[in-house]
Amino acid sequence: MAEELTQERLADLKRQFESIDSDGDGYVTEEELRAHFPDLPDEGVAELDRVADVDADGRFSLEEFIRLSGRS
Ligand SMILES: [Ca+2]
Ligand SMILES: [Ca+2]
Repeated sequence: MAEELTQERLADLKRQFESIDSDGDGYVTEEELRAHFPDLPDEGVAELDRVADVDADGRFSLEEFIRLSGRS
C-alpha cells in the first residue's frame, strides 16, 4: 500500500517537474522556475537555490526536486 502511494506521488512530482521544465532538457533552471511561478519573490528563489540545489550546479534535477518536495 505504502509502496503504491509512493509510486503515485513520484509520478505526480515527475509530472509537475516536467511541466516546469519548459524546454524539456531534464533540468529546471531559475528562469524556468520564475516563468512557472511569476509571483515567487527573489528571496524565495534564493532560498530554493540554497536549500534544493544539492550539487550546486545552478539548476534543479528531478532528483533534487523530489528531495525538496519530499521534505515537507
Ligand atoms: Ca529546462
Ligand atoms: Ca543541481
